[in-house]
Amino acid sequence: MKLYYHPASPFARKPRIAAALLGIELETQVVDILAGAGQAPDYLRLNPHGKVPTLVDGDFSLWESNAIVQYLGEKAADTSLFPRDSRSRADILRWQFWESTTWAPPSGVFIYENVLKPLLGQGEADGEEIRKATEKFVRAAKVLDDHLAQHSWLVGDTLTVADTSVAAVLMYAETARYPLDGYEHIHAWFGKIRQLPAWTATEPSA
Ligand SMILES: N[C@@H](CCC(=O)N[C@@H](CS)C(=O)NCC(=O)O)C(=O)O
Repeated sequence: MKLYYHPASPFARKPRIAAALLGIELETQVVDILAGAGQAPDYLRLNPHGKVPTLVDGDFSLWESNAIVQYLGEKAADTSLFPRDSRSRADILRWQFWESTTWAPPSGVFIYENVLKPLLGQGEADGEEIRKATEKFVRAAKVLDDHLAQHSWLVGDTLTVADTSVAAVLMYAETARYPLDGYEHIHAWFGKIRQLPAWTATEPSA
């Protein structure tokens, strides 16, 4: 299986962390999205959005990071990271959908306004965009923090791919200045994820 990714992409990091944890070896290829390589006709045939990640397994091309994580989970022998019972499976899906719809979007605003804009010379962060993203982000962070106040991990009592999917976008928590002060349970949980060899091996600088 081959994963097309960019080392700085939190979405592409999700399947990379999952593969490392699940013991799945992936062939990888960097798509330089910042240089427009996502729009190359050959790549658009694999992923019509021109985004990363994309997984190719034989004649099957799969985009959407959490769908790729699910596919890798199905392939793996390890059932603790991707339990097979229907409640755990639905619970993992719940957190992955929540990540895509509720957690990543405001995080993406902080990444764009506070990291990408300065990097690309696109001017100052837009205060109104930051204000709207902060409102959404703190509502979501409270839900996550309240859950982690009662549970060590998102699903069941061990690490699963739900944790790594939700944590991926936190790779920019400091540099993009997410409003995370006071969410002590998120900090404690993320502290454990950051220590995983699968996390450190997938750092952009690794
Ligand atoms: N919902 C998609 C989002 C993928 C996405 O937005 N990837 C970004 C990098 S983090 C990208 O490739 N952007 C390039 C572009 O928009 O041209 C997923 O989870 O896979």
